[in-house]
Amino acid sequence: MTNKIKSILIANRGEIALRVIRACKELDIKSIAVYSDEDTRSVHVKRADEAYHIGQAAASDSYLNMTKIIDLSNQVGAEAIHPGYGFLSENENFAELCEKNNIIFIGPKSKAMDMTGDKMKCKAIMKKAKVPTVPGSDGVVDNIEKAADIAHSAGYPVLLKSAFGGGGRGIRFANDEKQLRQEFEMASAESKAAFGKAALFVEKYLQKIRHIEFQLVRDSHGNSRHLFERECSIQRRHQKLIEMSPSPVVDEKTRENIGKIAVRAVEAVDYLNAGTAEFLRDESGNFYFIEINSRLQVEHPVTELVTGGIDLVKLQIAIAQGEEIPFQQQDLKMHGCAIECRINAEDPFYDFAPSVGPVPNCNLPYGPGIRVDTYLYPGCLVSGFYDSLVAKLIAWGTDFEEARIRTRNALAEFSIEGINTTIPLHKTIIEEMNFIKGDLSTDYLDRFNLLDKMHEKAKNRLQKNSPAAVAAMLLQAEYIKKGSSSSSTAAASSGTSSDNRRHAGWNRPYTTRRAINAI
Ligand code: MV4
Repeated sequence: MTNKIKSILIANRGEIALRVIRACKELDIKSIAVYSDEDTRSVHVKRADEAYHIGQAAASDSYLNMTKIIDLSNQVGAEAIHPGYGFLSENENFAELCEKNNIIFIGPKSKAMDMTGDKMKCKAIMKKAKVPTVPGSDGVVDNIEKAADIAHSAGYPVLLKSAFGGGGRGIRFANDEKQLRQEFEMASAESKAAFGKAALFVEKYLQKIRHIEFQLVRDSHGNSRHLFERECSIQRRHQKLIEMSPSPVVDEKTRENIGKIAVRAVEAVDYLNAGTAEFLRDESGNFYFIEINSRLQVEHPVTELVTGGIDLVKLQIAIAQGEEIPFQQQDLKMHGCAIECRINAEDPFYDFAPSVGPVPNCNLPYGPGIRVDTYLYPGCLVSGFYDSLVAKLIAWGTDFEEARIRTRNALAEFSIEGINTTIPLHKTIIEEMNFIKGDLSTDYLDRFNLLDKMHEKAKNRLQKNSPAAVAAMLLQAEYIKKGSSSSSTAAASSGTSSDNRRHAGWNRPYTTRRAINAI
């Protein structure tokens, strides 16, 4: 039944490529890296057993180039492909191409990916499987009268969501029927223009929610296990900043209950390999399923640390080669607490403008309970072509407080020269009263004015040793406020004013950058 995989092509870059290479080395599997023009000096190229150039810097020419990657896999005899996260990881066409070419795609089957990729289809399947979903329409709502009926029975306020949306795109809010009628018309027109058809559904709007997800694994023998939850409520514009396990609001009984529901969710779509069931939790403690992420996630190390060292990548490979999951549900025990900070090459003092270029030097933290997953090394290049994640700091402690203090101290040890990162924001959050209390929600940053708190902290620190840097920073902060006040959040990332801000961000004077990085 099982036929050990001897070679894996890693269709990814950065820290996740390194993560997969390490698992391959432990399992004595040949690792095959791919790289673009921009990544010739990247460390995943050096560490893999073999590395092949696949195209120009733009992802569409390289890491997203399906035919190129499949052809190369055939040429070099790669038995399997690990897609990492992002890029082709949730592309059912790519999974299908692998299947057709007799290459093992380390992930679910294309059929399951097709079901998890379509929000409405997935929601309907979950409802049938008695997995709780957000109250609202059963499927696509094609006329306003039907939408008004459903909104009335679900109760206002409601959201209009597009079946084609993702990452918060295509979501509209309605407080009452009048607003619903307006929004419905606009959303239909927009959807028709973009996709040729309107596919809208209505949901009750849940207030002050937490994003809590369950890690799942399922093997080809039909065994399913959940590996507990991760709390991912601290986000900015649908990008997670901090994840932790356990969630401060999930007790043993809730974990068992929702864990069972999450297992039911993956079984309903005949899921294979590692995946995540995402839930929204309202203030009364109700959980609502929203979607399945059919990939290994950025925040998987948090789960690896609290399960006492289950290696999720090795488990993925074992499942892909037909093995059974080597543990029972009752063998798993929550072990301590883990917190992950995503360190992005973005300037938190400058509207999170991308900050790219060479990193002349860096110093990574280590010590008891500290894990850093990163592609950084002194002299490396942080490219503007790809995702801005440059490092993940994951701290483990016997309890939340120990993990938090270890995170705080490790953030203080971290130094990355040449670019700006989200480290100053993490330093602010990790000492913030509501974070410590566990009062988290998806609007945590706004609700507790974390950006203002970060500015305040920076000002106090800088005033002592670098007044010129303070002046420059305050001026820039004013400029950002003026520039973004006239545009909505959705429009803030496009257009001329934002381009100017980004450009200015790249050209931040070195002395200012150095002072700010020292905060
Ligand atoms: C919601 C919601 C409130 N009520 N649905 C945003 C992206 C998509 N994955 C689901 N999203 C939301 N759906 C209902 N009925 C609030 C959000 C939401 C959100 C969800 C998860 C994590 C962060 C979020 C930030 C803002 C809004």
